[in-house]
Amino acid sequence: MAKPDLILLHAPSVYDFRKISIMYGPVSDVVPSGPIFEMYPIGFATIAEYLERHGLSVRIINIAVRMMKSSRFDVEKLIRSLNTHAFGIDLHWLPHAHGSLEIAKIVKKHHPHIPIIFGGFSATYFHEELIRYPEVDFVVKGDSTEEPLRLLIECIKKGGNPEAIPNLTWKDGGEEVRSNPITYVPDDINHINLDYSHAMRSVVKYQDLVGHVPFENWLKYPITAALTCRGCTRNCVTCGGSATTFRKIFKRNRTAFRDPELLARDIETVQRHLKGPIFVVGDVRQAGDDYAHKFLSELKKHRITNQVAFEFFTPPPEDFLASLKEALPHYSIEISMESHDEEVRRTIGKIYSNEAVEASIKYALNNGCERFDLYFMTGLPKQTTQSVLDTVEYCNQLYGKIDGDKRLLPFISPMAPFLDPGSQIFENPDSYGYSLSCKTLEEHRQALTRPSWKYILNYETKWMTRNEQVERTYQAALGLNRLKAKYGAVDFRTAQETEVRILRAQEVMKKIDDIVSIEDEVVRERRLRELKRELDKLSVSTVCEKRELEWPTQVFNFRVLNIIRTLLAPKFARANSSHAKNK
Ligand code: B12
Ligand code: SF4
Repeated sequence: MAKPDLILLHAPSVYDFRKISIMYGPVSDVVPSGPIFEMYPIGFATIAEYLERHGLSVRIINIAVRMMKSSRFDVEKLIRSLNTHAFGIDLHWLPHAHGSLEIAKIVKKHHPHIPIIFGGFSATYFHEELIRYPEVDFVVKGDSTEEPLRLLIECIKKGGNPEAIPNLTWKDGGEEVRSNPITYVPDDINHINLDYSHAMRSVVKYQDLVGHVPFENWLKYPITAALTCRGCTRNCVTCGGSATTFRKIFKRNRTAFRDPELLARDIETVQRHLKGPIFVVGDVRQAGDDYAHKFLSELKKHRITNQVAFEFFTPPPEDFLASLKEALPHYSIEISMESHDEEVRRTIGKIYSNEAVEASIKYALNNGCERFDLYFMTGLPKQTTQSVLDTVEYCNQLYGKIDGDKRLLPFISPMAPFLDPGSQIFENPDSYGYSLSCKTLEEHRQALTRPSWKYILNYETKWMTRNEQVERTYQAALGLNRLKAKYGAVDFRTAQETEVRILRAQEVMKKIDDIVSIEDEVVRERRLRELKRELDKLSVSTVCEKRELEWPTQVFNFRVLNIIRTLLAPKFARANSSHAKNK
């Protein structure tokens, strides 16, 4: 098999989660991955496509999924068998602080002379600390690393000096740390291509289907994403991807959008191969009404019949929802209200009324919207224990206002495991009423192996202790689960199973507290080990059943003939022609 120029590895959040006993809790219940966050960044796909388009070969291996799929999968054996010019490991989400560094150690042990490159949001934020780990050779910073990474791989292959590569932090001649500023910050994202055909070819080339899937259940529920932008126009104080964070940490002063024509074409490309839902990342109205309407009219032209799911940062008005209905036969919506309490929401930076949300919900449900998901969170500024419970009552009233329409699905989950690094609260915890228990990368890395999510959380607020947050999160989830059962949004049996899991999770959290207080380390570890199987079960689908998140989809999700056609088509024939203008 040909030696790839770059192998991208995605680590589990904690290595080795198959052995350590941890009650991860509901930290990943409202995203498609499990608690070890096996999903790799979208950037893996755009990096791979960009580098291949420029003559470099890239292999992606999702180590986390391979570990989940088989308890016998031997990570060291696989890593030992690999050969490449460079390894890339993502530290995009901070919850990978443990796993990514452990995987890097294993790579270094077996391939001491092959460079290891890190990248992603957290790698950028902590680049100075990260580069000091002996297993890290380079950090490519910023939100757009395709071009700097291409330059770096070329440089590694030629044995050159990386001094001129933008966004790069590296060790010069061994130990001296050098850091180039982040100057490669493209104004738009038309130069990249979220083209899943590269992944399809790669599966065949490296005969590794499992290593390519973005998350464990993807083959059953092949959801894909369409990326509207990099950056964000909004400024939520809890978010490590807000406009302020982008400006300060990633040196992005303006959100970079993708042309609406290209965005619609991305969706059409997905539809040609898959029938699964397509999630449009980033509110399409951020770039203005013209952009949004152009995008919708392009979608209409392409006759998109897959389910398209939209996230909106503010409740969309009636006329926009009407255009959505006109453009798409199948669409769903999600809004993260975070709290029913308008003051809590305002403090975060989300300024809209409950009335506006309710009007949007009503209008959307009356106009073909197949699902309306509402997300709430615990651990917010000014949010008290009572306020968390009031959210459940608010949802009850909301169902009342829409005649119990079961297409409305409310979810609640904790802001966990970490408050985002680089968020405004992380930078100024005191002024927002927060206290942080971890600040550095190393502190977060160590926190990740603590026995339960209560001990892993990196913050506490002056309105709610950790204990209260844990207890109230489960309690509110119990309330929402009962509501969804009452209105038929989840079936009775699923709701019953979820209820049993939540109640048991509460008991087990108390049990772990007892174990933590045991002084004898050997006994403590043994008692935790005894709980391992149950902890694993209780950390998946705790506050809701994972399937509840799934947008409506079709029975058979793959368009096999078209996939075969793509595999046989000359490489990049299509991408090259449509990208010519953007190169
Ligand atoms: C879309 C999104 C998601 C999608 C993920 C889609 C995906 N597979 O990437 C979903 C909804 C699933 C998601 C889930 C989570 N998310 Co999220 N997400 C976002 C969001 C809104 C946009 C991200 C984006 O635009 N990416 C596009 C670009 C910027 O990134 P990219 O193309 O993937 O990668 C580029 C660079 O980062 C870098 N890069 C990345 N990896 C690597 C590796 C190497 C080797 C190199 C060189 C470079 C490199 O190069 C890439 C190409 O240029 C941001 C908020 C924001 N405004 O940015 C939050 C954000 C990134 N998420 C965040 C969090 C916390 C999470 C969760 C942990 C939440 C949770 N507890 O469940 C999970 C983790 C899921 C998992 N891994 O299993 C935080 C991260 C903070 C931090 N530093 O840790 C953010 C900043 C804000 C937030 N709170 O939501 N998320
Ligand atoms: S949480 Fe707020 S700031 Fe962060 S990505 Fe969403 S809208 Fe933007």
